[in-house]
Amino acid sequence: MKLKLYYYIACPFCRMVVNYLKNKDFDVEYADTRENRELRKELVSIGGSSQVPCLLIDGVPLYESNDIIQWFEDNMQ
Ligand SMILES: N[C@@H](CCC(=O)N[C@@H](CS)C(=O)NCC(=O)O)C(=O)O
Repeated sequence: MKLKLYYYIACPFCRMVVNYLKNKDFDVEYADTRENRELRKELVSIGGSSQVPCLLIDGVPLYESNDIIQWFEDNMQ
């Protein structure tokens, strides 16, 4: 399964997800949409919105920090 997290660290909702992932050994690619404007464009073209955090699960976008953490709890334990 391919996981990619669009985020930027100034975003408190993103920090919540990043902190949650800190001590987990999940294979997640991090995509900073502030550092790299191409990644922001990519997120908008895939998900329809630049809102972060957004977790791409095998190409399918999941927005909302609480839903992202819940998805990890349900699928990665
Ligand atoms: N309810 C959302 C809120 C996410 C949110 O407000 N993210 C802000 C950054 S803190 C955002 O993406 N703003 C639009 C943008 O930066 O393009 C969540 O919990 O994930």
